[in-house]
Amino acid sequence: MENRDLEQTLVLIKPDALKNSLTGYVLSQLSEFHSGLRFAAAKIVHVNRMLAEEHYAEHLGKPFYPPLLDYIMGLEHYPTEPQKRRVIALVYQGPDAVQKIRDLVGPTNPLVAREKKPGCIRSLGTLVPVKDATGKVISERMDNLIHASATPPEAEREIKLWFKPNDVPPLMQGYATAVCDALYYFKAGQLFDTFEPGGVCLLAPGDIAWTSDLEALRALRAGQPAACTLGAVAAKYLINEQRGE
Ligand code: 3AN
Repeated sequence: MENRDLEQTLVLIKPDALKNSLTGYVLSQLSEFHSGLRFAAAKIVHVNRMLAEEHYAEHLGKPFYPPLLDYIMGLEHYPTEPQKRRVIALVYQGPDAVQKIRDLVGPTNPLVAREKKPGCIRSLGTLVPVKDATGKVISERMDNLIHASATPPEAEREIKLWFKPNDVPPLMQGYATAVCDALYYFKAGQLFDTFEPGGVCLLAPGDIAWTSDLEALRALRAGQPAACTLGAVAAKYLINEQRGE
């Protein structure tokens, strides 16, 4: 992002915030009055496993990774009510958007948040012990209500993971876009150039896409190394889809 006035950041209002009716509180804490930032995009997302894995890819292999995926997918807070498993995904835009939102959100760990920054959003979060089959505590889950991008490059990766260009008003699109010139279908983790029953059309000729996604798709189709995984490109096109996974 060249122009810092147009800096963007991703915010996720997570299932614990929805369950505790804290959505309005979070939105008012992040409002233009408090943050100086504006909405650039918003959607209600039933998070599937592919999106969860891509979002938290950096934590793969850590003991808290499996419960972290269950948490963002809503399985922890709505084990028997799949229809309630939602996250509210938002993009905010404005000068120093990433740091301003991180400051309002506070430290990752809710106990640290309460001690170091009373009143920040995550100070209302909680820690939950994670137990194995025998009941032994093996890790802990941080139910901290909200995700906010940590750096501008992370914000770019995350916004492009959750949003298509035209989820964002044209004059607020922060990253390069291009017109697609080929057909790309997705099914069960694989790319196809023709329709497969149960597959989803990610992009067709004439569609606008993130330029980086088109570069990745072309590389993957040619069997060359790509800058991101197929899942990172496909996930946004499968949001709230029941096919393709
Ligand atoms: P942040 O959300 O503040 O950017 P990250 O990216 O380090 O923090 O972690 C992503 C999420 O993973 C956190 N929001 C939290 O739910 C979980 N997490 C991070 N570190 C731990 C940990 N040591 N133990 C349990 N959960 C963690």
